[in-house]
Amino acid sequence: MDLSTEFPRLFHQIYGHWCDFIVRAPGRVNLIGEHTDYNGFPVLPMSLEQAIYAAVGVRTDKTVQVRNVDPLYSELTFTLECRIPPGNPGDWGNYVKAGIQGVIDWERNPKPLEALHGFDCLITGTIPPGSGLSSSSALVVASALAFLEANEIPYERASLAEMLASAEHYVGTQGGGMDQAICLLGEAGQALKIDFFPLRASPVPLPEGWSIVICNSLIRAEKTRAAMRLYNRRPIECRIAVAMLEKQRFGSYGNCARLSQLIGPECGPENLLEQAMSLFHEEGYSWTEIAEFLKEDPDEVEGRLGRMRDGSVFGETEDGFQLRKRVRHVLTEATRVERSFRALSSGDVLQFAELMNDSHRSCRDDYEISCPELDVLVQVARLSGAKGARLTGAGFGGCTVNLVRDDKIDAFRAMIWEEYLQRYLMLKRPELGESVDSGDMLSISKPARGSEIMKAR
Ligand code: NG1
Repeated sequence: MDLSTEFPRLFHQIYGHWCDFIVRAPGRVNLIGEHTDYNGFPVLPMSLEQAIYAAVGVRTDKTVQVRNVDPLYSELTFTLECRIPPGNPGDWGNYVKAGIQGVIDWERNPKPLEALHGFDCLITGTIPPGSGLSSSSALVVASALAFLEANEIPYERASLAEMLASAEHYVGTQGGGMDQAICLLGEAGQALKIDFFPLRASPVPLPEGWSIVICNSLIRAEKTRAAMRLYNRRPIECRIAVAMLEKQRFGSYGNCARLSQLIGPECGPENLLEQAMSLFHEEGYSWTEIAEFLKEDPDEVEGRLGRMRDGSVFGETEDGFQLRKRVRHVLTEATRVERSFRALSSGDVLQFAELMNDSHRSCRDDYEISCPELDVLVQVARLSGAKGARLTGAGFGGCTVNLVRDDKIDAFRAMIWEEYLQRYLMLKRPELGESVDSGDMLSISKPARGSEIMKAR
């Protein structure tokens, strides 16, 4: 869709007036550092050329109307109020509401509810949904920026990103701050190492002569109710691990919310890993065993450590909480991010590629967020010329990220098409591969700049 003519015209056709501005919010690919953000450790993503666009026309009342160019997404109308009620879990409108609710609750927003205006909005985009490229956080950022701009509220990007990371919990996930941060702070031509609490971004160049190639497994990784449970289990396992490590070290727990807070001058990442490996056994933990260790009542412990944003408690898992493996992934992944930053800064491509490969193994075996299709895609990619290949994003489907030499890309593309799509996926899940073209399977993007407000006409 042409953004300067066709998109505003469609907005006019739907709403009967012209839009005032267009918001662009990019997707992202995470190069390394998976599930480290909510543990307080760094990530290393880059923002993509693929983005979400929101055409926005300011209203004088408190109504927000949102339509999507894609008719698969239902129409959304709601009123600005203190507590905007969410729709069903997985409903796309919840991401729009999350951004707006975040601004309403934000201590840096100087305007009371009575002074705020709603807006009419039309959404389109080029980020494939459910592919681990963060289309959902781009939507949260786009709706927050639309609302801020419509109400002329000033903001500073880093604190907005920090606020939106917790605002997104409105949709039911317990994620970290990577996606909102890269979407707002992304820099053209550079990846960013992002540290959290407080948020800091350090740009790093990508190697000359190499491309970041994104391959789509075509397995949708959407945050439906079941997928949300799979995702949320990980932050809860980390929360339990923090409590037990803290209890063992200090005799009580409750002062640390994240693994990174257990690191300090007395205890480096290696010491913490050592402590965790001697404390946690291989088998899964039940709430009863966790409570016995913490010397507390199981219901109380479950209420405290397993409580979700909506007030419900997480409950037991079939195989028990996997504390040993999860901590091992997070701590080794955090080290891999730091080493990747150094490797990229000094142009050591092969070292970076090796760290990507190690990261995939750790995501697969210790964090258990891969799936057979992602594993096959990674394997095929390595045999097809990628020096580094790994799953990217939350996992359970979605995309892989690959480091491929520029002169090997055509052969790489052909091999992925033949070996992954034709010889593997079409035999296993033919319905997924039927109307796919090579552009759906594979994309190459240079690091793009972060979100912006563009003039409508
Ligand atoms: P995606 O891939 O967008 O679902 C999620 C989290 C990130 C991070 C990654 C895993 C949200 C909004 N995003 O990303 O914070 O934890 O998983 O590295 O929850």
